[in-house]
Amino acid sequence: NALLRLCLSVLAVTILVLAAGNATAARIIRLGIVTTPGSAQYICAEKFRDLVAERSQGSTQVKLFHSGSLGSETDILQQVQMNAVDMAIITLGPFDTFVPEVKVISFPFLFRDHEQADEILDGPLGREMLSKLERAGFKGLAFSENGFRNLTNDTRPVTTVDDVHGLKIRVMESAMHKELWKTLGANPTPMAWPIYTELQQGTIDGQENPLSVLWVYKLYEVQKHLTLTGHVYSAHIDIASLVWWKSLPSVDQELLATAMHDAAVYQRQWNRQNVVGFLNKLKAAGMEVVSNPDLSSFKAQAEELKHMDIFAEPNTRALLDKFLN
Ligand code: EAX
Repeated sequence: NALLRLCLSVLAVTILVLAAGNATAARIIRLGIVTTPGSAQYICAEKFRDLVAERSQGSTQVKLFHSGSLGSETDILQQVQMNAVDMAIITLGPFDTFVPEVKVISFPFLFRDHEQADEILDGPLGREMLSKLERAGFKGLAFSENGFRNLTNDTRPVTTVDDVHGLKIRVMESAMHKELWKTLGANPTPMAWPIYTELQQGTIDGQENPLSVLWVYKLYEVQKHLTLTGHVYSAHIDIASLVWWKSLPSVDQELLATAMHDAAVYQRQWNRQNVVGFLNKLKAAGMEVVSNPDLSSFKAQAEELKHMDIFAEPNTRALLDKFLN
């Protein structure tokens, strides 16, 4: 009858309007990084943003906050923890204040090469590490990378660990990185990124970072000497706020987790394909490169870290033993 038909068409229109409303009100995800466009973190963030837009057919949009607009990496971690920012891509260094076990991944000379880093971080040990983040309020999704870190300074060429003696080196805000450089004979100062001005003004003599960072941040302008130490594999951890993550429907979690994994794999490849190119650009820009330093002298000293207090906590110790074996 007419009344029923009227009711049905009102219902149909209502459903259409609601559906249209939903389609236009895209979910916005806020993702924070400390670095600038062109950086390793940005390459991953940008890929993630594009994959999410494509795979959600525009119903989810990722908005990138970068170049320090949310403060330091430590600040961003706090904001993710408090659910003021949804997601972030953070260099492993500043993480260990929040989750002590993760410093194991940054143990000096732990990974021989990129393939080994992938095998371990994409495998059960990596997953175990990501699950540790939940205690601190983070959902760990994937590992992307900054790359292997190398020492630069403006004082002298560094060929053996003895040459490090007394250099004022900026390190990330991480107790482990500070201990490492103390052990190697330097005078380390933890500072948040970026550090161009401090290098320029000579407050510090040197720093350590992957080649892409030296290029993107123009550190060749203020650092003469580069030594290919590759002492630490610098992973990024790609995270979400755990509270926010748990509030998402599982289909969305699945889409985001897969997109972040794919973005991380893409970004690692990008990083690796560009290593030689960055090295050549740094040389052309005037950096003097020690390509074959006496790494055994560095390794011998760095080994001491195993016996230090920073690895004494039982969970951290147990994980370190697993990673080293
Ligand atoms: O990605 O703080 C650091 O040294 C990091 O490597 C920096 O965020 C560049």
